[in-house]
Amino acid sequence: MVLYAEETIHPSYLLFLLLRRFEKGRIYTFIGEVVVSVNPYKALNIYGRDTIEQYKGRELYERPPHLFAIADAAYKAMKRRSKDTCIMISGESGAGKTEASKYIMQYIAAITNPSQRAEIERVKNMLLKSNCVLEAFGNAKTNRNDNSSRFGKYMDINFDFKGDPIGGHINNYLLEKSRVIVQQPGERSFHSFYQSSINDAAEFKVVAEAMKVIGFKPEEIQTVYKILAAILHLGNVKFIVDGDTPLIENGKIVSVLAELLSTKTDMVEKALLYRTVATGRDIIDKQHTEQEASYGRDAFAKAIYERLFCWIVTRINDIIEVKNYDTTIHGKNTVIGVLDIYGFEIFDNNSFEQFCINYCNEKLQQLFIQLVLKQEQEEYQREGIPWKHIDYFNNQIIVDLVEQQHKGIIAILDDACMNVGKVTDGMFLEALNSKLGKHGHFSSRKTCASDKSLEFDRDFRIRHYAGDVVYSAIGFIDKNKDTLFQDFKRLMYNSSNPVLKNMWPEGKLSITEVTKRPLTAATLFKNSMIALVDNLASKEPYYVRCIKPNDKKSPQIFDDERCRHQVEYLGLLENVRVRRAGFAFRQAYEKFLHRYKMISEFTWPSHDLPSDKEAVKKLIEQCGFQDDVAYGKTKIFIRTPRTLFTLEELRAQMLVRIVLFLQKVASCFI
Ligand code: AD9
Ligand code: MG
Repeated sequence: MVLYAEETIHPSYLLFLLLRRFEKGRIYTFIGEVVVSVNPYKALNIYGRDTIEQYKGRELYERPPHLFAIADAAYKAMKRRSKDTCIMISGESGAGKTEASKYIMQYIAAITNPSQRAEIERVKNMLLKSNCVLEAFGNAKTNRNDNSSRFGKYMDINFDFKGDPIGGHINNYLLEKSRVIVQQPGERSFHSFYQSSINDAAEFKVVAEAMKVIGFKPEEIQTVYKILAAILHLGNVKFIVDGDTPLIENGKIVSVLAELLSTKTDMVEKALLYRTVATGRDIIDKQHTEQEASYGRDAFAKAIYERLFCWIVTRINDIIEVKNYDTTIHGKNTVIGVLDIYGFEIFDNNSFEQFCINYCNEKLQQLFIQLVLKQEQEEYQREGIPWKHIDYFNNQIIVDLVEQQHKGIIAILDDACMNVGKVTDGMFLEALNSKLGKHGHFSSRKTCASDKSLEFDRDFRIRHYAGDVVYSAIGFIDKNKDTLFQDFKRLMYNSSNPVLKNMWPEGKLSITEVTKRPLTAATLFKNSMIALVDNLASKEPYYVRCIKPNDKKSPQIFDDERCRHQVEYLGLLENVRVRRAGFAFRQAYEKFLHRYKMISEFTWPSHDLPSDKEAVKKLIEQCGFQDDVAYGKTKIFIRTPRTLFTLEELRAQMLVRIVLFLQKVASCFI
């Protein structure tokens, strides 16, 4: 289904269309070149070999809307025009982003390497298998999604000049490591912690096999499982207070930990109970309070898991990176990027992680606006096509609220974290109030006493493009500072297990050498988001917008209100309006003639008109399409895909006639 009807679009009409299509199992719809996908919550027989064949090499609108159509379009642009492209998949938690990214990768794997070269097969297999390992360590069951990605992922697939995949690279973003310590009721920690228990045993085998195939060495796989076990044991470490001195309640655990981490029992105990501090020239061991010891233990557990995850990504990258490709011999190596990142989240309790995740979605929405809504309208202006501007909500104001230097929430949070002395979350909120109290997208109890949604003193609210979210400031300071006592880093660096030791290079530094204050978690995240957006903006974008039809994971329910909300905040209506008032297809006159000149005797085999533009006009008028096109300065714009299809048909007919004619001519000379 392509939305290009002539009457004005109303949200209810778009919803009605999506509902009807959802009921018939037609979960994909095109808005221009954007694919809208509604999660079917049931297995559909639409991803098999025969479907792949139907989309392979076809033009975007030739076949019914499908992920494969967009994957093919991105692939063709990459192959034909040597363009780096990217497919951005967005939508809220559970909307189907990760599934979509997997189908896209499967499609690309299926249509490439027709000559079955063994090396290419190996690369494809690894790219597909890496998904399974990353999901085991980076996904978890949440109340929104049984297989929720708790990290952001951007994967580049590199192609050689023939268009076959030769390698890839994965960037991962902010893993929700706090999940190792606490989960909301009904949720679980990362899958990896359960894949040795009975119910997840089958998956354990799959992941272990995948790690082997990708090329993890046996001692590396062993270490991975030792680390997981160590984290579980750390969770059982309890401190008791004897007078002022905290002790470890169950000493036996410490020796188990030491064994798993290939270090010494007394060193583990010391790292859990003391921290080394430099005071002037002296270096002393300062004993933790019970609270500090518990904080240290949890920070340690989270940090080991995060290190493990990043190490897994790095290992996968080592293995899948492009090797032995000489651009001077083989030409440019091009890229298709696939972005599958956490969707917008509104939970009952929203904390620092949701703040980062939602900021990420603001950044991506801004990019969508830039590329799809703004750029489209600017192109019409540039080409001198009469155009009535279409309004849309520009969320730049919210992006600024979060990331602006010196004034944004992240800057204010960092300032609070830099202060010497005890800074509380309450003080951070005070700073927000005084600096942002008048901002239209920020409020708190202090600035908006009448707002009943702000239940607690420490709550503040951001009016996001996708809806209002109330965050609790509690924990922001700790999570942003992300302090891990140096002692743990040194403990790990001194492990006799080389795999483990390699994960902690900075443990090499002694206490007097550690001087630099590390960047805060929010600033690191902000920097990675800015780099991500720059990278995406440099590529030709393709979009998949995923919609979650209900909160019950049911294939039967299409919850009108929930869907309406998503349609609104995904900017789909503006998208339809821009597309509809605009043109589905555009091409430079010269290229257009190159493809369609055989249709008209005025242009075949060449023309003597004053310009290519005039020649195109003549051709279009002869076909009777003049009401469906507009002529820009350098390009022709065609409003409806139907016109394009007809042109394609006419071209195909003419080509057959030309071939027959040439054969006839040739036969006269035999
Ligand atoms: V999150 O932001 O990582 O929490 P996603 O990635 O958007 O979220 P995911 O792709 O994991 O959601 O989809 C959630 C579930 O919906 C899957 O586990 C499937 O059970 C179901 N799903 C999603 N897409 C499809 C599909 N095309 N066909 C069948 C699907 N089921
Ligand atoms: Mg996901």
